[in-house]
Amino acid sequence: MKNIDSKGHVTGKSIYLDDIPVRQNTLYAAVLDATIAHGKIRSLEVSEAEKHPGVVRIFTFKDIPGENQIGGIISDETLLAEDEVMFQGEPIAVVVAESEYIAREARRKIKVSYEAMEIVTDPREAAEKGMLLMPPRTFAMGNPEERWKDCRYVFDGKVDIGGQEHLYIETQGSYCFPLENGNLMIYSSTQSPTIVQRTVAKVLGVSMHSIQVDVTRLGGAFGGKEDQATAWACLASLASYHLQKPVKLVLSRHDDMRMTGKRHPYSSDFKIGLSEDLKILAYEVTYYQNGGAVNDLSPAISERTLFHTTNSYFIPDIKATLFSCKTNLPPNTAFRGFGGPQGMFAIESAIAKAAMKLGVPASAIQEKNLLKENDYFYYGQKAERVNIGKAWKTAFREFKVLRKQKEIDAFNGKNRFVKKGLALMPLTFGISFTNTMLNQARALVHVYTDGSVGVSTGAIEMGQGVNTKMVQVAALAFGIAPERIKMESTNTTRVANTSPTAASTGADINGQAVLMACKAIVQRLRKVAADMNGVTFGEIELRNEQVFARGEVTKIRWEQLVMKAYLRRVKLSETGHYSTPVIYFDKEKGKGHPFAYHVYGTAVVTAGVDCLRGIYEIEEVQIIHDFGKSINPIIDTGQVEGAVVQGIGYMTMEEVAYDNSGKLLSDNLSTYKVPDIYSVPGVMVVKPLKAAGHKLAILKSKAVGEPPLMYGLAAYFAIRNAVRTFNPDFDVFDAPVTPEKVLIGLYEKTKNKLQKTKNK
Ligand code: LUZ
Ligand code: MOS
Repeated sequence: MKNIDSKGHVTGKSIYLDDIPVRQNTLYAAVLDATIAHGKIRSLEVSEAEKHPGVVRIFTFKDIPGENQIGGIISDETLLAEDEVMFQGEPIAVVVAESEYIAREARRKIKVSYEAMEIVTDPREAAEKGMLLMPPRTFAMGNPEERWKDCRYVFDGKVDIGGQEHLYIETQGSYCFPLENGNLMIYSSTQSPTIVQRTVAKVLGVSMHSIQVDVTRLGGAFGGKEDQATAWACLASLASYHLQKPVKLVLSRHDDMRMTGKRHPYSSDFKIGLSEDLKILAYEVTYYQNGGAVNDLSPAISERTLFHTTNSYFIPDIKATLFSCKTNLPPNTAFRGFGGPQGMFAIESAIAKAAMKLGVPASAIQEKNLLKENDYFYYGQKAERVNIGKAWKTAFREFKVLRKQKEIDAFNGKNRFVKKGLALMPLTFGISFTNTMLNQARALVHVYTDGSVGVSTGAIEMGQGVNTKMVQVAALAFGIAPERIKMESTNTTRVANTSPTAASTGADINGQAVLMACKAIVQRLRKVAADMNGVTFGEIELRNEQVFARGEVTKIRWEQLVMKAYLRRVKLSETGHYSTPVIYFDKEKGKGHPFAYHVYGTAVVTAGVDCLRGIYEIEEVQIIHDFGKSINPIIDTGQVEGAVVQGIGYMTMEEVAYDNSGKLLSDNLSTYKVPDIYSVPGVMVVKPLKAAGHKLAILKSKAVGEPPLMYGLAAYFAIRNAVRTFNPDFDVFDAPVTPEKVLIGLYEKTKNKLQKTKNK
């Protein structure tokens, strides 16, 4: 089935937040943000701006009737700065005016004077100074300290990996208007309508039932709207609440890039120990996560880094410690992969380093250590239905990796100034929110008397196709055509207490809730049909829009059955509530069974490097991916392709750069480069692994949103391998590997000079 949104998208008819027709008297807001990264606010002078024609009012923290406190996990973030700012881009005031243009013009007339304070942007420096967002966390199994002596080889090193700008096509925004009796209606471009509802209620000092949040769809999010959509909804609501008028706040691209947090950069130290026959016996890693000024989702992201520290490998003795460092940068936040890529980049770098020192291909070490059935993940979960070995072997065979490597070696032997490189990335990613509590979802299903169906869930459609999958689930459950089913907007009044649509769980948990609701209605309809046909309940089936009795088609069509049920006063609406079974996690011990299941796969990536100019191309990307039993191969393949390109961008050209004053340098699309159609590899193959699926995946179709992003890591190592055939001294782990770094790397002779401090 095609994505139900595809027609609307290509004809431009799909409604996004900024397309919602505005109501009469709508006002527009712009946010004034801090221009220094750390300091006391000495004075805030708004009178000039207030006099600007068309300005209605300017709001500061003093206008907040409830708490000036937001933050999804730990309430350490002010909505509007009070007496201190902690990052450039921090909201200080909101200008409300008759037009967006006027609001932005007037914003410039606000005068803020600051008393500058010390700025720290580097996570290691922050850690040295004891500036941590939370106490350090350690996960361990066995004891590497006692293992090093048993290792034939021990290597250590340093790994840097940068941030990533979400660059959702639709920027952050919210549209809010008052309803009667002090209630508010909020449209928000958010992955987390309930977080918006809860936080607005807290900021305004009202009950959650006064706040209705509605989301039709997002123009992309990638994690950037899991927590960071909330502030804009709160600010629009604050103005709407006071003025009793509709208020719209949509960030310009420039404002969005400057004010919002990104993927967390990490700087890490590793130590890896191997046996003579390349078994990894011990691994120790210390992560310095650049958290930004406040917590945001950093505690959860830290946890996922720790969970993915060993990627696809079994290592008997292991210890991972994470320092979440407080810096004067915008709070870094969720981004597809959620700390996973940073953890995996460290172990893959450690393996690459060992391979280099031992003169073996990295793939030899990777293969030797792949997780096997009944191994334990180091966080205590037993590995079951492990598909990593199978994915790896299939990739080797299908993509003729050995031959490819030989061809590359021959090519490199013949060509002096063009070099090629190959790398593999085995992937193992856990599915479920690491915070067990969040693994719950609800749905509301109505069957109307004409046989049409309306489905509401807590899932947010953000381009990933979750609504299409919900339609498929309902159509299957009822045995009717998908055309009969309409996906309603996600609305906190219809489906309450939603978890964020995140952690790749959207289709799984909301789909199960839909399935449960549909099944309950089907049971009632079957009773009616049994009665109509004079057979027993067990002898009735609904499929092909018909009633079947004892395996034979009857004359009763779906819509006739529905009408009959209605006439008999049978309930045709139902809710579903799903909470993922089995999972639990003991945060103190760092042990448990946190994931419903894992997604596996292997990518083979080749790169070509121009050794005179430092430019490169990712030539081939070939992937064996474990979809389970995909219910929608078009959507799922699209998710893999999109994710891997986003991952390649992260590892190669996307460089988030701040200067030492905490100013974002890569603040627009001329300085922040993302992959375009020309940088998509010429060969892009995504093949499904033949696999059984998992019973906790919706209809055995495994979650697909985040895992494939990490295939992009292979691009880094493919380029590294190409550069190393030209300059064997190239020995740094510093992503993204931009053309600039490649050029330096090609000609740099002194080891480790490359490790830059700029990209924090
Ligand atoms: N969000 C979250 C996530 O709150 N918890 C998670 O474990 C997670 N994982 C991936 C992406 N978003
Ligand atoms: Mo996400 S990084 O699943 O919001």
